[in-house]
Amino acid sequence: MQTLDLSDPQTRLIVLTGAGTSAESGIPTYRAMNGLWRTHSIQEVATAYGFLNDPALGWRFYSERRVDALAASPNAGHVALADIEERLGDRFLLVTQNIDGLHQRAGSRRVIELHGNLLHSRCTVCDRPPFADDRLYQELPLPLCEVCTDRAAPGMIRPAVVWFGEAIQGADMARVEKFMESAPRGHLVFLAAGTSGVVTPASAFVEDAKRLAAATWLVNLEPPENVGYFQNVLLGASGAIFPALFGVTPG
Ligand code: BV8
Repeated sequence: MQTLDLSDPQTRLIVLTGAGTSAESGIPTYRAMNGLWRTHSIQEVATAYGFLNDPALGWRFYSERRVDALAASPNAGHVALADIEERLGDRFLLVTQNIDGLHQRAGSRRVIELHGNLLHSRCTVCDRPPFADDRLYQELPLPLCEVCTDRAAPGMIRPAVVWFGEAIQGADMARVEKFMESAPRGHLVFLAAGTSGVVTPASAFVEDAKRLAAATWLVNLEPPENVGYFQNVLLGASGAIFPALFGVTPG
């Protein structure tokens, strides 16, 4: 089993994770998701238009996923990422497309949640910051904002996730770019894991990494759409591969 050589103190590691890294925790991936995701198109449940068109459906879908996320535990892959972060410190950055919060529950701190967090909500109208919210909204009435009460109608509360057609936080994109560009040339390792490489802008990060002469690695059950960008492809489960790859003993 291969191990990443991260011994050079100048080498920086950036890891991009997708739904596959939570699969061993029992959370269905988008491609495997049954339930609402299977029977409703992305446009119906994961876009602002879809949500405002049928917020009850939207909240049933996201409440179902909150139940999954709360019932799940971090797997060996999440733990290995927290361990390597401990060892590398500011030479490490984790960017996740996942919204389940499992990386943080495994101990990861240097995490960018590119697509938000399922266990947070925010107002569709006022600019109150996103707030922790693990409540389930499977019945009417749907949640309304208690802060923007000075309006004729308070804003509806929505999951604090980034939907298709919504922009990623500029600060998050800038942080990814800054981390990659700050690595001395030839000392950047880019690793993607558990992602089908379909959704932009996350799926394009490997192209930026290649432009910066990074060593590119992929850990995935099967070759994703953008497999051609990766120099080193390890096919298999992230929970099984990560501990040896990062040289950490499985917990
Ligand atoms: C943006 C949060 C611009 C919500 C998510 C046409 C029309 C409209 C838009 C577009 C379009 N074409 C392109 C776009 C852009 C769009 C996009 O990429 N669409 C895709 C569908 C083509 N992107 C956006 O809209 C983004 N925003 O571009 O903004 C903009 C600029 C200015 C102003 C306004 C707008 C926003 C994208 C974020 C969407 N939100 N999530 C929610 O989750 O409900 S995306 C969601 O789907 C996930 O977060 C994730 O990113 C994606 C699913 O992908 P994966 O994580 O890769 O999961 P998947 O199941 O697909 O694959 C799992 C993989 O793991 C598989 O390969 C499997 O083999 C592997 N695996 C399984 N088990 C394991 C494993 N591997 C290892 N170990 C295992 N055990």
